[in-house]
Amino acid sequence: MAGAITFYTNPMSRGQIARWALEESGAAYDEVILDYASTMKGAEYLAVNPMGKVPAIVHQGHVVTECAAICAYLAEAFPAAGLAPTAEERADYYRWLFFAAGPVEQAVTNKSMNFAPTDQQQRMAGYGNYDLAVDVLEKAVTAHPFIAGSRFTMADVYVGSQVLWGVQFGSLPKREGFVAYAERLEAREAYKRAKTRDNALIAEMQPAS
Ligand SMILES: N[C@@H](CCC(=O)N[C@@H](CS)C(=O)NCC(=O)O)C(=O)O
Repeated sequence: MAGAITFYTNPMSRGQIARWALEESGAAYDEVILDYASTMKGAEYLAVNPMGKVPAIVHQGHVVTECAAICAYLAEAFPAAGLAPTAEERADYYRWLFFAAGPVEQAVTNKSMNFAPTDQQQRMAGYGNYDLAVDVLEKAVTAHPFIAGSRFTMADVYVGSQVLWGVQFGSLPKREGFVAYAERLEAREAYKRAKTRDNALIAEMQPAS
């Protein structure tokens, strides 16, 4: 079935977050696999995302980039999935979605690039310092079973991806709270479907031995 959404990705990228969100949303989508060195920087794709980065989705003529925005957009555009926040969940949903996309992302990236802000620079850096951002993230993911309360919402796709990725690749410490949250998320059928598809694509890309 032709998808309502065109999904631009590479399986070895943050596109895995967007695929999980797409699977959770129940939306039909067509995938376009881009190569880092060629098609991702070609004129055709730059017309979609001038950043030349993945993922991106196009839905009804509208482009959405930025994984966190893709998650929030899909939750609203496909309400039947029930993953947008209720009024009670809204504050935590947006607070932690933006916290993960801003401070956490910056803290983890800077650490992996061996950059640590000085005490003075920490006042300007939105995340303060790595340990502070990690401690606050841990409190957030252990306050309730899911980031916005007792049930899974689309914010868990984004916050959870940061945690799953961080724990797997060592950019976040393997604290009990992170590991338990990650395990709850890995049990999602949509997560498993998305992983299976990306892993199959990755396997296809490996040169035959
Ligand atoms: N802030 C963006 C980051 C996107 C991003 O950096 N994607 C990487 C892959 S994980 C990329 O496309 N890199 C290719 C390049 O910059 O040439 C998001 O959250 O979607």
